[in-house]
Amino acid sequence: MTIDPRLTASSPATPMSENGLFLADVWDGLGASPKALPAKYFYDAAGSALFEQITALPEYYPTRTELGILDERGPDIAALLPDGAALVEFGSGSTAKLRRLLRHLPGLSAYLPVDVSGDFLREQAETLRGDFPDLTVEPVVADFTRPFTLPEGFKGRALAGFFPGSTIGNFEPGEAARLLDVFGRILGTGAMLVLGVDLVKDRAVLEAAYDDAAGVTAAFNLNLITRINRELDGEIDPDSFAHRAFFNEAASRIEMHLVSRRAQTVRVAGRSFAFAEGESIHTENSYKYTLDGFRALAARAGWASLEAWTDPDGLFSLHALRRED
Ligand code: SAH
Ligand code: AVI
Repeated sequence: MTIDPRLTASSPATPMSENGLFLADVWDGLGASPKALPAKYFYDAAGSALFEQITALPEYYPTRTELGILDERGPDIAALLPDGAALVEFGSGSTAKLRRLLRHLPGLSAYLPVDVSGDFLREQAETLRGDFPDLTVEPVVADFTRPFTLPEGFKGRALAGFFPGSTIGNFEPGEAARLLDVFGRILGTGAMLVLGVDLVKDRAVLEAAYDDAAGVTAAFNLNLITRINRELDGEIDPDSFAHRAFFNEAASRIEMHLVSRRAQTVRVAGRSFAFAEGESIHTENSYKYTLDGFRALAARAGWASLEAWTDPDGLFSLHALRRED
């Protein structure tokens, strides 16, 4: 089944290789003012492994909190999913959250994890097949912000969506609404989507979650430079950049940056980019929502809110949405 979402505006007319796209985005991003890079490039195999370490950090409350909500609300989610549906998970990572849901979903006909981190995805899918031999697992290596294809045989099947982790928060609100609309086109009218959304809270709690004492989030951020050096013939000294994360309250988002420790010129695949001391590359946004703020965004993208569950401390939310149009 070929998906033809509308997120193609920035796609080149001639298809480029994945590395060609990476290079074009890095050249564009380092040439821009202010400098910025798309957060999806964090996730090579090393980046995915570092993200898994982040999920276990004491400061990083989202993962354990969402797992708690999934444990509690598993039966409610199961009641909303049509029997025999195939579940498409966007940005599946370690599939840990799907594993927690599975015991509530005996009627699930197939699981299609979609992720841009190809080697990590294939490994996770293989392990999942071993652990759940009766479940059909069809991994899809794709960037879900660009047109991609679901495996043959899923056309006309009842599909449901799963998008945990608050990965939706890594997109600007306008992009997030466009992405939700694309997911709606993929899943079809009447489909259910269960997604995790991090909530606005105290600055200190938020900032600690993105600047942990053990330095794992710093390593995750700096791995982007290591990846550029390895895959794009980059000559950037990772030690010349520092990790910075702060809550931008006006925009309701955590921002992550790589800040140049000195004035310097770096090179990537033959092109030079000058940095002033203290100049940063904006590497990630992580938007934090209120329940009503997220419901309104989903409604703009054609999704009606069926349920919104939170943990007792109101740290994180899980939304059940239905595609309307
Ligand atoms: N869902 C997991 C992982 C969240 S980390 C959890 O809740 O813990 C974000 C995941 O989304 C990573 O595995 C990353 O590789 C994937 N990802 C990020 N941007 C993506 C994109 N544009 N297309 C596909 N996958 C993407
Ligand atoms: C995947 N995403 C939702 C994470 C987040 O919290 O924004 C990525 C992350 N960045 C730093 N720590 C975790």
